[in-house]
Amino acid sequence: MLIRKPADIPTSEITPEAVYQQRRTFMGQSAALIVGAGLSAASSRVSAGLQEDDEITPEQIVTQYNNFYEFGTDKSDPYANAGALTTDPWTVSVSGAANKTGDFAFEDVIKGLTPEERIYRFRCVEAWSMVVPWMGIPLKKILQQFEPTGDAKYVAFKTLYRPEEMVGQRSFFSSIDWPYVEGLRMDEAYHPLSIMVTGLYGKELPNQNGAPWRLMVPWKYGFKSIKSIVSIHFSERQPVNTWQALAAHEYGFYANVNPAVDHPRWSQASERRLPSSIFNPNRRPTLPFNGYADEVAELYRGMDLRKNY
Ligand SMILES: Nc1nc2c(c(=O)[nH]1)N[C@H]1C(S)=C(S)[C@@H](COP(=O)(O)O)O[C@H]1N2
Ligand SMILES: [Mo]
Repeated sequence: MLIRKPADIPTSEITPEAVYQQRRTFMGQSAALIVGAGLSAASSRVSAGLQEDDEITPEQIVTQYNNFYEFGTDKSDPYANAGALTTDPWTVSVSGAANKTGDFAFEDVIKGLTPEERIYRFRCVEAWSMVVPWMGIPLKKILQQFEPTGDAKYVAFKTLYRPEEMVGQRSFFSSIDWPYVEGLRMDEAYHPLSIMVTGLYGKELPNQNGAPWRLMVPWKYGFKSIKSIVSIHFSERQPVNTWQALAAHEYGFYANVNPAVDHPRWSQASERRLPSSIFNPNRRPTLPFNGYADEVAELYRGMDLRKNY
């Protein structure tokens, strides 16, 4: 089956009222966008980078098969444990090379910025993948509010550190140096595909998926999409990210999806599209930049992508 057309998907299932009232937006040139051009004029859905046989992953998988080590290392742990997280009130600290820094209430940071639906391919470095209908705000719109200065070459993010509510942060065996941290080059952060996610399947973002907001950069491995963000820092120098700090020979800063560069312990040439089982592994080839090469390859022109993995 091809990408489902909106007629097959009830509005209530996937896109809230407010989004339908918005002007539709389209980006890029990929096959799915041409399919997307046939969508109803009232829709602001963007199905960027989708291939002909991409189907939206069942909600139950997206919300119950997670990586969020603050709540445990098993895929089922975040769904079981993230209910303990308090997401209101939520404060975001902004610091570094910007004119507007300080502590901000989350609701003020997103005020007036309407989430758009973005259906993206999502590829974990562990070689499984999904297709997820995120609701999000272009990252550029969020960051520009703080007026980063010319010295801001990178932006770094931190997840909440609250061991009272995050059972994985209390674990004696955890090798992660909490809080979880990630970063992007400014031009990556300002790319129109980069969003800050505030919802899923037209609903509020569940805790296990990174409430109240998490990053989504669809051409990079999933570990770049840091969850439950409380800090934004603009810097001149490239920041450290959690997985690189843990194993630099296995995980880099860029983490662009690249079937030609294997993880030292497994191939990245293909991926298991969930749902996947031993009887039906549902394997498919991994695409350069996760299928978004037309949109983003120019960001890395002249760079050695084997060295900058
Ligand atoms: N704070 C935090 N963010 C995180 C992680 C994490 O353990 N902690 N895991 C990352 C990894 S490895 C992946 S694949 C995605 C998983 O997102 P999902 O559970 O919404 O599919 O979140 C990323 N963001
Ligand atoms: Mo991941």
